[in-house]
Amino acid sequence: MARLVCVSNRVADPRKTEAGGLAVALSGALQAGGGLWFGWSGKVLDIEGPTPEDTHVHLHQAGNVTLATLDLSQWDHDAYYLGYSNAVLWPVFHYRLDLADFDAGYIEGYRRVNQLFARKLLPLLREDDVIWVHDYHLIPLAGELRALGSRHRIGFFLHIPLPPPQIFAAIPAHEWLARSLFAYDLVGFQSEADLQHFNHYAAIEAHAEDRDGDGRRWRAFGRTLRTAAFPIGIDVEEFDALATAHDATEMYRRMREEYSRRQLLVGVDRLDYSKGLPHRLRAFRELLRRHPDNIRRATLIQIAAPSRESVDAYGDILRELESLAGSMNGDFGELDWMPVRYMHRTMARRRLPGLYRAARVALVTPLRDGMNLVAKEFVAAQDPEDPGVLVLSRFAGAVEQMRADAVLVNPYDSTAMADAIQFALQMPLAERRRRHERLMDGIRRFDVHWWCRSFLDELAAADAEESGPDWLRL
Ligand code: GDG
Repeated sequence: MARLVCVSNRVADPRKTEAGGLAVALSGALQAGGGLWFGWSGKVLDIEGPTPEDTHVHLHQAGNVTLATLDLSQWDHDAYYLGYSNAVLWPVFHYRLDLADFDAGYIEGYRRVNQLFARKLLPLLREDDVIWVHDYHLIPLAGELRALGSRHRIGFFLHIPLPPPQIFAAIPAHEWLARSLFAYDLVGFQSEADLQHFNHYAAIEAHAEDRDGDGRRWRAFGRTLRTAAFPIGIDVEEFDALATAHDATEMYRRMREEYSRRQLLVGVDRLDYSKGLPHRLRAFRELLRRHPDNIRRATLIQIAAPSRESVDAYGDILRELESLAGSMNGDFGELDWMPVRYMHRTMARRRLPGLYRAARVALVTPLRDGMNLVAKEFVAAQDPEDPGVLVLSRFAGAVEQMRADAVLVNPYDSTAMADAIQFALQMPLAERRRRHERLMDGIRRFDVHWWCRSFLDELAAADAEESGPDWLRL
């Protein structure tokens, strides 16, 4: 069996579930046959200018997985990570051209770090390795590896949305980014909507040839690229184990005790403008105005885990949230009841299932999201006999799988969202159970193992010869 090499911006010890997110997602696949995980160490070197060429790759063995990481200079970190990745690609891919900072010349740093990754990774590779690159930080990596002579099978998965061509084409280097994607053998997206956006771009802007007329194999720049949607799932067993362990059950017990006479609503997100947190609070305020039976009864616990605080746009959203939560509590709060409990803090992952399970309703209302795993975790944490209801934004990738059984909302419409929350709060038990059962079926079927397997099977099926040796034209 070929060895799997994963490359992502950050690397985590696959044996520690505390890491969550990508670590949980990839650990199964890496541990199954042993593998290599390559990325940035998270450390920033206190030196001037670019990361030195002779910078050391730290190797660390975690069971049968080798972790290979490198440190970045402050300059490279600022341009590649804070700059191009998080102040250009993140906002544009989330449809926020207004927040993108195109002028700062970050692209050089982005390209330089991708070249450095390629040069440092190549000597660690074996001939028959299969390489799986993750997310927007590393779009040019396959092109850089191929420029150094790599003939490996290389796949790419985009965890965030891909916007329509009209938005993508606003990036000054969009042609280069698109060409870079053609250096892969397979590019996977979270949703059919993202795949359609890529296909439109490939046809209209890149003048690629649709090989089979079904939008799954594209020929351009002397290469053939496969594309498909692989909606990411959660590790249901791992999550079950967390949910039944002491910390989660204790959390559940405490929450039920504290809120025994109230209806609890929950939101758990990284503090990010894509997650629609101010819109969510405004809709909750609207709920209290339009449906006053919730006054003194409903409490929204919103966890906003700190994230990328040195990017400007994040400071603005933090202030807006604090002021909204404060004014809502000031306007509606009573001595013995506050409508909003807002916490700008990370909550321990092992306690999260207890919080989810104690809530009658989850508000997962991003303005735009690749998938959104909180939606799936919330459903997986419920008591099937008395499950809570998922209120889900129509702009989360998860909606393609959960459309029929979540309560769908448009986060920009606070009145309609308030009514939808009220509908969720009042949903009879039989309907809650019916919806939960169907959602759970989907979550079990399309779990994280399905996601890994289907991506890697499709990558294995990509014919290396057919992809084309013409990588030098990139
Ligand atoms: C990107 C895409 C896509 C959140 N707060 C806390 C905490 N979390 C955990 C959740 C969940 C994860 O972080 C968040 O995952 P999401 O999917 O919601 O969002 P992103 O971080 O934006 O991830 C997204 C994902 O990649 C996977 O492909 O779904 O669309 O944007 O697991 O539980 N974990 C802990 N404390 C918190 O306070 N421990």
